Amino acid sequence: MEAHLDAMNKQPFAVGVSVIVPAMNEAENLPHVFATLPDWIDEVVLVDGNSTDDTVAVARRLRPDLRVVVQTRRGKGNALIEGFRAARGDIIVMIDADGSTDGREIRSFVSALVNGADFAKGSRYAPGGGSDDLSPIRSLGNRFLTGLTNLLYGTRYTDLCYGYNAFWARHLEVLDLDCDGFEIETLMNVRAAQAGLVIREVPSHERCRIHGESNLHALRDGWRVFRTIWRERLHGAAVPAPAPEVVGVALAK
Ligand SMILES: Nc1nc2c(ncn2[C@@H]2O[C@H](COP(=O)(O)OP(=O)(O)OP(=O)(O)O)[C@@H](O)[C@H]2O)c(=O)[nH]1
Ligand SMILES: [Mg+2]
Repeated sequence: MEAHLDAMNKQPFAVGVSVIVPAMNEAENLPHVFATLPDWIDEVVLVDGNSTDDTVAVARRLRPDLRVVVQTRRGKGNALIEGFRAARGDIIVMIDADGSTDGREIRSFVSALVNGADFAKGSRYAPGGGSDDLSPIRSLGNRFLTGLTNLLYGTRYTDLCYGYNAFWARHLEVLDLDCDGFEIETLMNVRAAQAGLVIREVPSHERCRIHGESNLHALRDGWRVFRTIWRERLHGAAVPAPAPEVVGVALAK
């Protein structure tokens, strides 16, 4: 599997790819994360969450071509929004800085997009995906929130709250992202559905954070996700008919 993924990384695409990495005190993890990034990506944008360790210095040392963005508010959502705004590529890929998302999977996401998807949504539950990290409470919460979203939006998502996704930068306008916290992925997923974008799930294997502690609090952030799902359904754009659906799974070849 490892050799297979390495081989896949040599295959370039004729589109510009920006990788956005939100990072708050991830200096110890960045060497592992950056080592997995394929050499054909066009830029890496690190969004620093006012880290108190040497996250930015380590990141710059690892990648002299790195672009660093400072977020304007607090939270992962705000970090990603600022990173998306700064991105120059045709395609935007978002990955975590804690070692849980493997940069070698970027090929599968970009492949889904160049093959017709508007939005490539990572899933730990799609065939070929998985997680070393999901606690029972997070897993239960995620399944409930995923089911609720599917019910209210007519989607067929298998994994709502997952931070590994990619999309064409041209869709930023229609996504119109405006939130601060961990509900960002949910907001993207429901807005993509409401906009009628072609959404393809990409199987992804989540690993455990390597060093440091989680910034996510299951109850607080689960509640924010829940509120986002309802608020968008009540006040957001009408769901287009026929309801958008996940068109399939882009299995890594
Ligand atoms: N810039 C910035 N990055 C953040 C912020 N909160 C979280 N992150 C980053 O977002 C990514 C995901 O956050 P995590 O704390 O790992 O959350 P999680 O993946 O749910 O929790 P784990 O189980 O520990 O992996 C990591 O790269 C964090 O460094 C923030 O407020 N600002
Ligand atoms: Mg994490």
